[in-house]
Parts: sequence; C-alpha cells; structure tokens
Amino acid sequence: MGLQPVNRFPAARPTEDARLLVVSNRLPLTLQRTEEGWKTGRSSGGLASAMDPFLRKGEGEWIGWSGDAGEQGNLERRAILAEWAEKERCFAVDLPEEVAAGFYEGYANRTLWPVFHNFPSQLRFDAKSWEAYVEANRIFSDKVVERYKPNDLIWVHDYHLMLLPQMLREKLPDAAIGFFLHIPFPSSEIFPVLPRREELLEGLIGADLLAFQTHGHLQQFRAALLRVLGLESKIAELALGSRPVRLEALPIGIAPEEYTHLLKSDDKTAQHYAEWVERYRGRRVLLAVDRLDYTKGVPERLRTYTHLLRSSPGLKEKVVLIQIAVPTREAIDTYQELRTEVNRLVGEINGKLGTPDWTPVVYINRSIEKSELVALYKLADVCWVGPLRDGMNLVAKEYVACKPEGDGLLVLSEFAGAAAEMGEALLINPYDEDRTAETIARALALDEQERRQRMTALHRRVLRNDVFHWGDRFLAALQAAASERGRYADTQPERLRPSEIHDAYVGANRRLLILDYDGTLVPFARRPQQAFPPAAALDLLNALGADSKNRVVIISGRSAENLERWFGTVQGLWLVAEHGTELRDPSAPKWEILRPQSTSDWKTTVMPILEHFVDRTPGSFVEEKKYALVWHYRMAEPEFGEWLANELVSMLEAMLAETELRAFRGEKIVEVKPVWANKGEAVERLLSSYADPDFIFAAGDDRTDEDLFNRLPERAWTVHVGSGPTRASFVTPDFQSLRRLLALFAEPWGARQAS
Ligand code: ADQ
Repeated sequence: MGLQPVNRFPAARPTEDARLLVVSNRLPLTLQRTEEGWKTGRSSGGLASAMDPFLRKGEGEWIGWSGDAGEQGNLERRAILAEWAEKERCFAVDLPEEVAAGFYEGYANRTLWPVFHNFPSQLRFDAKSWEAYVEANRIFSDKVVERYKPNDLIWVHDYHLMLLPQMLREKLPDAAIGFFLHIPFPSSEIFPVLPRREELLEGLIGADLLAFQTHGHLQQFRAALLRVLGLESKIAELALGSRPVRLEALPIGIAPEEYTHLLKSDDKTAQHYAEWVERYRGRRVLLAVDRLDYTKGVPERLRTYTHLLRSSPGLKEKVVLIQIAVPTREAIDTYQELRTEVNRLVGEINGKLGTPDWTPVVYINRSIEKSELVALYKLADVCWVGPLRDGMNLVAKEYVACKPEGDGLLVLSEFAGAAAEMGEALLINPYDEDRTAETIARALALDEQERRQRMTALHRRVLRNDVFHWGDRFLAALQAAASERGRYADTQPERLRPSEIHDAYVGANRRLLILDYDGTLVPFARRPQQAFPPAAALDLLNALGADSKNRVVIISGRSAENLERWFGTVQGLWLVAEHGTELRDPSAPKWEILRPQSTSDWKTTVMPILEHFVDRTPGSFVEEKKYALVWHYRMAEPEFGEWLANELVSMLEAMLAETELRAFRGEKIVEVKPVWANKGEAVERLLSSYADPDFIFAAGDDRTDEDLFNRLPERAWTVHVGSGPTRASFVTPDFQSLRRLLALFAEPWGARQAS
C-alpha cells in the first residue's frame, strides 16, 4: 500500500520480563552424524553463556541453523530437534543443502568475510551464492515470525544475517529488532567493492539498534551509509523517514567465570598444567591461539618468530612458541592454501632452527579442550595475539582473565577490536616483522613491576566488562531504541491513513494535485540530465490528467525547456519551472514569467565563484538556469562535498546579504536564486487560476517544497517524501510509495475506462 501513516511503528513496550529471541547462524547446540548415529554437542562459548540467563528469565528462545544440510526427513534427527526445542528452547532452522552451501561457504564466507576484514583480494562472488544468502535469510525470517510473540525482543547476530532486520521489519513492523556485528565493518574505501552492498545496508537498517564492536567500526558504517545510500546520520542515530535507528559501539566481553573456575578448581586443568610446567622447564612460553583463518596473521607470526630467533641468538633453546590453530571452513580453497603454508613454515622453522633437544614451534592443528586451553593460558609467559584484522578477539581477554596475579604479558595487534580497550597490552603492527620481533623480545625481558601494572589493569577491566554486562547494555539499548521509535513518531506529522486520503480523493469533484519531480516521482539521478521520466511516471501523469476532475501540476526546480521537453506531450499537465519563476498553462501558447521585471545580470558575478568550487571539487558541476545558478556535488566524495557546500553557502551569504539573492542548500546542491523565486510564489498563481478546489494534494521531498506546503491552505493534503523535518501533514518513505498512492488515485479512472 502506498502511503505510510507516520505512526505505523508505535513504541514496542518491553516489560521487565520481555522474552528474548536470539537469532544467530549457529545454535549453541550442534548436531553431527557419526558412525554410531546422531550426536548432539553443546558449545560453551561466551555468547551461549551470556544469553543463557536472559533466555531463562523470560522463557526466551534461540533460533539458528542446525548446521547440517541434509537428511531433513530423517525421523531420528527430527526427534532430536524436537527435543532441543522442548528442553533447550533451541529452534533449528533447516536449510536445503544448496541454499546452505551458497549461503555459508558462498556469500557469507567467500564474499562478506574477506571484504569486512579489508581483504578485497580474497573476495569471490557469484550471483547464485547471493540468491542463496537471500533465501537463507528469508527462511530465518519465516522461523522468527513463527516464534515471535508481541513484546519479544529480537536480537540478530552477525554477518550471516544482515538482510534479516529489514525482512522482519516488513513482517513485524512493531517488533523491537537489534543487530550486533561481531566482525569489523570495513573502511569506506573497501566497502564499496562489495557486490550487493546497497541491499545489505538496506537490510541492516530495518533494525531499531545496530551495534558494533568498536567506535571505529561504527564510524566506518556511517561512512558507508553516506557513500552508498546517501544517508546522513548522527554519531548515535540514523533518522529514517518514519523511525530512528540507534547506533552503538558495544565491545563484547567474555564470561570470566568459565575460565577462572577451571583455573582454581579443575583437576584436569591442574594435571595438564603440572605436566607442561615440567615439559617446558627452563624455557619461556609464547602462546598463540587462533582459528586457522587468513585474518588471524598466523604465517606473519611464524615469519616474525623466525626473525626473532635469528636476531636474538640468546633465545636459542630458551623459548618455545605454542601455536594452537583450530581448523575452520576447510571447504574453501583459501583456507586449504593457508593450512599448507602454515605447515610449510612450521616445518621450515623446526627443521632449520631446531636442535635434538629443542622444537622451537609446537604446532597443534585441532580444537583443544577448555581444560587444556586454560592450563596453557596459565603457563604462557606471553600471549601473542596478532590478527591482521579482527572484530574483537576473545583470546586476548581469556588469557588476561587467566592471570589473576598479574603475571604473564599480552602482546596485541593494533588491528584487533580488543586493542581499543586494552591499551596496557604491548601493541604491535603484525605486518611489521622487525618491530614485532623487537616487541616480543621486549615482552620477554620486561621488568616485573611494569608487567604487573599492565596486566592488573587489564585483568580488572576484563572482569568488569564481561559478556553479561555487554548483554545487559545491548538489551537496554534495544529497549530504549524501540520506545524511542514511539517518541519519534510523535514529533512527526499528524497520523493519517492511506484509505482516508483515498476516500477524500474519490469524493472530490475539483481536485488540484501539485507534484514535485526529482526525489518525489523518481529517485535522484547522478546528473540532472539523466533523470528522463520513466514510462511508469509518464503513464501515471497521463492517467491522472485524463480525469476531468483533476488539475495536475508538476512543480520543479528544473528549467522551462527541460520540463517542456519531458512533459510537453502529457495532456492537460500544468508545469511550473525553476521553483516558481515560470509557469505554463497547457491551453496557453507560451510560458508565463511570474516576475517579468526581474533581471539575471547578477550571474556574471556569482558564476566565477561557483566555477572556483567546481575546480576544487572533482565530480561537481554548475547548472545554469534562467533565474538561478546551481552547484551540484552529488558525484563528489560525500563528506568533502558537504564540507565545501557549507563553505560556499557562508561565503555567498556574506556576499549577497544586501541583494534580493539567496544561496540555498538542497539535496546535494547549492542554488543561488532571487528570494522571491520559490514554490510558494507559484501556489498563489495556481490557486487563483483554479477556483475552489475541494481536494488539494501536494507532494515533495526537499526544502524547496516546504515553501509549497507552507502556502497551501490548512485543509490541503501535504506529503513529504523521505526523511527529515517537514511541515507536511504526512510522510512517505520514498518515491515508490508515493507512486503507489498516485496509482491508486488513477485507478477509478482506469476502472471506468475499462467498463
Ligand atoms: P572468532 O573469529 O572465532 O570470533 P575469537 O574472538 O578469537 O575469534 O574467538 C575464538 C574462540 O575460539 C575463543 O573463545 C577461543 O578460546 C576459542 N578457540 C580458539 N582456538 C581454539 C582451540 N584450538 N580449541 C578450542 N577453542 C579454541 C568472532 C570475531 C571476533 C570476535 C568474536 C566474538 O571474528 O573478532 O571477538 O566473534 O564477538
């Protein structure tokens, strides 16, 4: 349906015990087909422990992919999934095999993952995988809609499900929907290379709350919104036409108890520890724990380690690097190549630098148990966390949690999200092998007092900012964002239903319809000449104009020639050019100038200034109209364009202060024109030439249309297209929704013709 009543999204009213629906690619339970039959496993990750209390408190639910893509009809498997639902409140989403492969190994991990980690050279894309990604998100959305109850809070996790917020918004307009991105958001230079980037951003902004690991990632997201969708945002909010989207940086933490408990009172952990202390006696232990992913910097670390051993002969037989690498995404070629490279490097170091009594790198290429992991954290003198890029990196926090006495030392890549809040670590650039080797040597030699100071500060912070604190903050922000939606709606124009406006239209006999063109009937074109009206828009105007009860007017900032060329053939259409300087009555032989005495001599003074700005701003240009000069910067780099536009306006304001000219900011333009040349001026003329209309309708999208709304009588139906403040009595999200409403107006005429 065309027009959106502005209050369509009332505040969700989450109560104290609102249920939580967690939606993530994987559930905290896993299903595996083994030789003995189906096996269920449980992940004890931080996310699962963090969500647990929330899920229990309000009878929440977890929705995620079961992880296996076949045998959906298998009865035994179905019984297990039914038991998960009943006992664990975990609801499995089944994905057909082809969808699962295209979604997970395809678009999510071959396309999104590399781009979001600033590795565009690893990007692989094919349209089929994209379709699978869309389909998988759709299947998820069906499942969420099926499980949803009013007042639930929906929390969507991570890059696999970026289309889900908007898909849910369409089906559950009142729901409180939050999204958390676990991985980084790419820089604004890299994001635009992503195929289907517009759809992804549009998918995300269906949420009430979008949260990122760091403030830096949030800033990159805002830059992408501006550059790709042309949407300006504030630091903590994006204002869409009918609702706000709250933006937050919420760094994830760990559940420290999961580690400290093992550290203090687990026999297996103690046993591993005792064994390894013995084994590595007399040696300093460097520890690295990663998924074997190219973003984690494993080959870089191994090369740096070689460098360290070569440049510090004193470390020979005195140090050992334990590299734990969990296999991951092995169906993807890049990961297989990485595995081969790491094997080769480990072999080379041990073969060339090792001795009969000393293996410099202990390489473990499998998942290890938590008791082993904790024992290793306790053992390690230095934890070497060196990702080339990482959303957060939990290993850094887990290691610190396992050092309650302030021993050990954390060496941390400045490209991990964790670096933003773990400044007491020794920070490295993992690409710089020389300097990183120096930092590792320094870490091994650091005096105890400094080491303890650094580690104690980190320890306190990791314990304080744990994953429960993170979950609380996210949910509080989501509740606040959802209720903000209601408050925001109150500040918008009066509520109105499309059926009401349609009834008024049908009941009227003398209708005046005044329509802006660019941004109102069609989207903005990058160059004004390119915006030739599509057949759909012309058909609509023809259909509306053919009804003898209608007078239809196009009112635009464009020149008379331009409007004549495009709309000259539309029967009975009135045209107003240059925001109200010239008007054409279709029955008159020529255009009428509304202020014939006005001159345009001023252009010779203003033009050189605008040309100077064109020289400074690649992609911008000047358009000359009869009564106006316009500097367009839509194609310029967005932030630079905005900055220069401000500068230009303040320069022109000073210069034009004593004249009848003014400089106006519009949608990516600065326009210089006489103060009288505005759409309000034309309204007087239109109303005087069409006495007593009983239905007045006006639609427009930018500031120039506010003059129009302002001069129309109270009873007029005024519609603002898009976001931002307005005097109109109605808002509608975009040109498509307005066109749908106009098509509805045109319908009775079409129906009559047909009968
Ligand atoms: P990951 O890329 O998986 O997570 P990370 O944050 O380091 O990266 O988490 C890895 C987890 O796996 C840690 O809990 C670690 O203990 C565990 N682990 C690693 N090696 C293991 C092994 N051999 N055996 C058993 N367990 C092992 C994504 C983002 C991160 C972000 C997290 C959470 O890429 O940047 O920090 O989500 O938001």
